[in-house]
Amino acid sequence: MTSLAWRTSLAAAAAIALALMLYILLRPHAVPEILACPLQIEQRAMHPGMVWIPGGTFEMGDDVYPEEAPRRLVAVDGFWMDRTEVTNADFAWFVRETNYVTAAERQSKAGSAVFVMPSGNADLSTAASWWRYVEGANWKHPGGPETSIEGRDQFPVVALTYEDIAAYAKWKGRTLPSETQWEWAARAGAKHAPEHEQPKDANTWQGVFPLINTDEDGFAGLAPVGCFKPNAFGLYDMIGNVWEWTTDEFKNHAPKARVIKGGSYLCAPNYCMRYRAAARQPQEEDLGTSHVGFRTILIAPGP
Ligand SMILES: [Ca+2]
Ligand SMILES: [Ca+2]
Repeated sequence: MTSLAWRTSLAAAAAIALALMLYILLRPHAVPEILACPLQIEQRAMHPGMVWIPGGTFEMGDDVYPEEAPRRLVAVDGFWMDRTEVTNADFAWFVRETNYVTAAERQSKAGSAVFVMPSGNADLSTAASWWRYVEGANWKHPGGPETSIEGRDQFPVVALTYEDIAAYAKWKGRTLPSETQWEWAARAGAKHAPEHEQPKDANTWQGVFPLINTDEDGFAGLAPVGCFKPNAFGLYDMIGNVWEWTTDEFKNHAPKARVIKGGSYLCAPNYCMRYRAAARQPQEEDLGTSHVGFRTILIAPGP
């Protein structure tokens, strides 16, 4: 090989090495997705995973949306409540032990409602532009058959009907919270409705719903449970992440619906200021969706 040929191949090798080095240094760093947040469960507690919610009297309701009114004074007895939303791991344990089959898994064409971010030219006057009924969407495949909860043990379980969550609560020897119990627990001792601003310590939607999600809180979609600061009672994610079922029927609603509380990761100031304890919404009993979860309570003596 001539010296010119040597020099040419050396230069080529150096160019390739330089390009490789630049690629390694400058390639965009993928931000790893957060799959779990550190949560210390006190195993010696009277009811592990639950906190005691003391009884009290508070002014329930608010006036941001008509369905929250009127403000009225109510009294609540103490009870135990799950510190977090029920997770995929919790629900998987129940299914393993009981072989329970959820409503969305019972028929071949069954499914759940799934949030899908619309394109810019979608009709934004109707929620049908961002909700799809997806066949095969269920708690194990919350976004549809091609999605999975693998590695997502600590995410809140979704796509369940009221019947499904009642079965889980019964198996645990517990019940579900009433709206009053839930709102009192979310207030965490505040006698009146606190400020109406979008909370900083909760998984909600920053940006213009449903088109722009700036995910300043670190999560564009669902978050694992317990990633945000707990409230004064020690409860995580009462506000935001997933809405939570309560036992109260949402009156004058067809088909039959229950009250859900707390708002979800889809609540934004321009569309749904329901990231508040007093906020409420109807949820059809027999429809699972990708933004509604739950937690249980236990009526038992306090600590
Ligand atoms: Ca968020
Ligand atoms: Ca929640």
